[in-house]
This record gives sequence, structure tokens and C-alpha cells, in this order.
Amino acid sequence: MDIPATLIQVLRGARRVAALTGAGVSAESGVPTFRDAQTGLWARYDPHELATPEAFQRNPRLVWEWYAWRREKVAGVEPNPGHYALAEMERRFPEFTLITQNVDGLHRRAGSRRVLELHGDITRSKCFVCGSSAEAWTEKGEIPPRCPACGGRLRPGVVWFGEMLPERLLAAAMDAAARCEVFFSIGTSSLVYPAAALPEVALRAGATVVEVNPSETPLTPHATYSLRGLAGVVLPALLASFRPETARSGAGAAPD
Ligand code: BJW
Ligand code: ZN
Repeated sequence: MDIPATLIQVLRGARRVAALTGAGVSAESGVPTFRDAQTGLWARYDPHELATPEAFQRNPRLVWEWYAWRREKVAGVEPNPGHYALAEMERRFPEFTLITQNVDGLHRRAGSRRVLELHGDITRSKCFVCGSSAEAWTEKGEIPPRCPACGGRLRPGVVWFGEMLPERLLAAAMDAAARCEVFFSIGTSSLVYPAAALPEVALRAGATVVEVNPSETPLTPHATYSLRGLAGVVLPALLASFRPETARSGAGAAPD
């Protein structure tokens, strides 16, 4: 993968960098994406029947079981070179913000220490009624299980269509997008808002916006660079192509 020389130059001098990831970054780990043909989860299931509060109210058992199946799938996969390259970027740039729409926890498992998980975490559960998070509950065979605090039904700890994103996380992501010099949009179809607004914010603030995706998205015509390829190939190549002028020292620092 050839990285444009002008981009390498920008990366060498960059101090504030932000990256937004989507389902595509986990595709090479074997986690199906949402909208890709054939392997996309939602090619087989209608997302609107599964990932909304209304769907949960209509058929809580179906939705709970779908998430249980996905949770199991995620537990059986490993981070890929794309996740590891992003964990390395956190060590290389003085200010690096990783923002993900993914709920699979693979960035944390790859060693990224600060991750803004905008759409939640599939391994967590919370109460549909009182909102309290539930780590443990008494198994009574009921699906979904009941909230230990109020007896309401438990639901996955993710953000569904029509729900607000965690305010503090979204504010931090917007701030990083507005302040960064380089913004990466990796493995996302750039269709779901408000996450899809983040590269728009970065562009308006004058950042260099780099898209990494094998396919075109609504962001492609606006991106400063569009690197067509798999995240697990492009991101390690990017990392190998530059050395920031202001690399951090200390444990885990990049070797020279
Ligand atoms: C590779 C690759 C490889 C493949 N390497 N790449 C403005 C206009 C219109 C509508 C709205 C609007 N603002 C808000 C809305 C409504 C809605 C929305 O955006 N709808 C759009 C569809 C139009 N947004 C919301 O409801 C959000 N809430 C909100 O806005 O609250 C305020 C509000 C409330 C009420 C009314 C109005 C406003 C919440 C959004 C929550 C999204 N939740 C989900 C489910 C999470 C839980 C779960 O996992 O089940 O999040 S939906 C789903 O989409 C999931 C994803 O995180 C998200 C994004 O998908 P992503 O990651 O981009 O995946 P794909 O599959 O779409 O794309 C994969 C890409 O990877 C492709 O491009 C491939 O080419 C690429 N790829 N292999 C690199 N190896
Ligand atoms: Zn409750």
C-alpha cells in the first residue's frame, strides 16, 4: 500500500490526531459489519426490527437473544493488525483520541487505553426501565433477565436508533474532532449520525481528513485523502511510513 508522500509529511508534524472507527475495522477479526452485502448482520436481519427501543418493547426475547449471539461471537474473536496499529498511534502522537462506534471492545483488547465508545459496549447490560447497569442477576430462566434493582427487563448496554448518545462521550468526541490536525475515518459507512458528523466538524475546522475504506462512502468526495483498502493492511502501512517529530518517550514508545 503506497501512502502519499504529502500525507506522510503531515503525519510527521502532527500533534493532535483523532480517529473514528466503525464496523469495518473489526471485519478482519471476523465480526460481521452492519451493511456489507453477504457478511453484513443486517443482510439477514432487519436492523429496525432489532436495534430500536420499539423492537425491544415488541419482542424483548428476540432482541436479547440476537445480542447474546453477537456477544458470543465477539468473545471468540481477536483484535487484528488494524486495532493494534491504532493502539500504537495512541503511543506515538502526543494527543490521540480514539472514537469508536463499535460495541465489540476489540480496541481495548488490542491495548488502546482511552477509547470513546459512542454506541456502548455489548458485554454490558442495563435496565430498560430504570437505566441502572446490571453486572449480575439471578438466573430464573427468564429471557431477558430482570433488573435486580426494580424488576424491569434488562437490555444490552448499547445505543439504539432514536436514542441519545452518552452526552459526555459525544462532547469529548466533538471536541477532539474540532481540535485535531488530522482526522481518520476508518471502516465506517458514514451514514449514522451523530458519529457521521465528526469528520464534517474536523473538515470545517481545517483538519486533514483521511478515509480508510475499501468502498466509497458519502465522506469520500470530501476527504483530503481516501486510502482504498482494508484497515488491517492500510493502518500498519501508515504507521510504518512516518515517525512523528514529537514522539512520546517511556514504556511502550515506538522503537526507532
Ligand atoms: C472496511 C473493511 C475493512 C468493510 N477495512 N473498512 C440526521 C439525519 C437523519 C437521521 C438522523 C440524523 N441524526 C440522527 C438520526 C437518526 C439516526 C441515524 O443516523 N440514522 C441514519 C441511518 C440516517 N441516529 C440515531 O438515532 C442516533 N441517535 C441520535 O441521533 O439521537 C438524537 C435523536 C434522537 C431521536 C431523534 C432524532 C435525534 C443513534 C445511533 C445509534 C446507532 N446504533 C447502532 C447499533 C449499536 C448497537 C449494535 O451494535 O447493535 O450502531 S446502528 C449501527 O450503525 C451501529 C454502528 O455503530 C453504526 C454505524 O455503522 P458502521 O460502523 O458505519 O458499519 P457499516 O456496516 O455501516 O459500514 C461498514 C464499513 O466498513 C463499510 O463502509 C465497508 O466498506 C467498510 N469495511 N470491511 C476497512 N476490512
Ligand atoms: Zn431497573
